[in-house]
Amino acid sequence: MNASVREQFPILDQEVNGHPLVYLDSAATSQKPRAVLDAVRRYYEWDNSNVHRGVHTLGSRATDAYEGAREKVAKFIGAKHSEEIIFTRGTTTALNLVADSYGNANLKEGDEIVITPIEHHSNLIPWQQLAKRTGAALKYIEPNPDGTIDVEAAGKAITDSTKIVAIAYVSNVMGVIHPVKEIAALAHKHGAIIVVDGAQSTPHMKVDVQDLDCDFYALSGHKMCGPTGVGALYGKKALLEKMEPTEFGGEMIDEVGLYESTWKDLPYRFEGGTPIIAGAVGLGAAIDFLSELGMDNIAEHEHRLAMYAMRRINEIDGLKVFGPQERKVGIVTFNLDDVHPHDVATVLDSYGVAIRAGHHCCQPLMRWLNVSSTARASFYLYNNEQDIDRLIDALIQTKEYFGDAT
Ligand code: 7TS
Repeated sequence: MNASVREQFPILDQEVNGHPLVYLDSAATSQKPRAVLDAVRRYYEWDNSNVHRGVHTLGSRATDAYEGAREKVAKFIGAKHSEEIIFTRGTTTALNLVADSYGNANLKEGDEIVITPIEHHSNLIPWQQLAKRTGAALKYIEPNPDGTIDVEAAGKAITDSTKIVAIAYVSNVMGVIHPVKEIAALAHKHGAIIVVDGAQSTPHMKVDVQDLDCDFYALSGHKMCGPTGVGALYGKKALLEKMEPTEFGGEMIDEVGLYESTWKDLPYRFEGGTPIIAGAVGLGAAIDFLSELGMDNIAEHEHRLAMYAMRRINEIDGLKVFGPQERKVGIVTFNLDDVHPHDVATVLDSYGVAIRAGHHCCQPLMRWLNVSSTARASFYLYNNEQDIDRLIDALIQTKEYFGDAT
């Protein structure tokens, strides 16, 4: 990535606490390039209208923009049909939709749902709730000591009673890439479906849902240069066609009677109410932006940054990095001696370096790591080696500050 990529993100051109901003919190949300900001603005300035109803010109333009965005999402993740893409508020909503619709209809007592203790709460609680509602059992794949997940370990957890396997493609704490394609094959061998949480994979690497052969795949627009409030659920057509909606109202109906109603075809039956039109337009522009840069180039850039960051971080005494050194996207999670991660993040912020501290919505993982919280630096296409040097300098200052204070 050259410097001109970074220049397309106006927010990065500012000082924070007297220092040029170094934004290392993209796993929480990414920044937005001018192309996305302009697309949303242009939509509201020229095309804004409700979709799928009016016959007027603006209505048609808005509908074309919205449906065009759906096609872009489908192509970006390798879906066969654009009606396999349902716009949602984000990954959380997408995963809840699967648990509530597919899960309620297909699970019963004696069935099993298999997940990992590494999951973000969004890919854990919907399954916990589904297990409670249906009497199904929730089972966990045991991770390796370094936080990676092996197909062999998955093989121990997945049985003929397994109905759903749900796993993140990439962990949001350790940045580990999980062997989802192999786990999907295993799930299918046992007659289960696989749901993939793609919140941290879609922004950072090439994704092909047909090659993975996953049944459902969830993503969030705001982590991939798009606006907040928009994401998508991919589902195999044959599965979606059999599923009941979970939200009812306008836009999703075919015929409404006083006591009975029928639903529209895919994907509209899952998009009750006025949809996330401007959000989808912004997500479409984000996909254009990412596609132009090339997902393989983005992945390579981030991998290089992550390796550089690991090397530099390992130079600091007393700094413990969690997770493996390889098979990673640009996420590095660590703790510094006995300093609380919130204190680390606060001192770093005083140097203009934005990182995240806390449990990262992964409390079971924190328990598994035997910590209450961690500090996390996450990189994206606009970061460079100088950002990492600034992080390292600020960490050295933090260490000296707390070392002197104790
Ligand atoms: N799954 C993973 C793996 C995530 O990283 C996140 C958000 C979600 C699901 C939920 O996505 P949402 O867009 O619906 O909120 N992760 C983080 C994070 O790591 N820090 O802040 C949000």
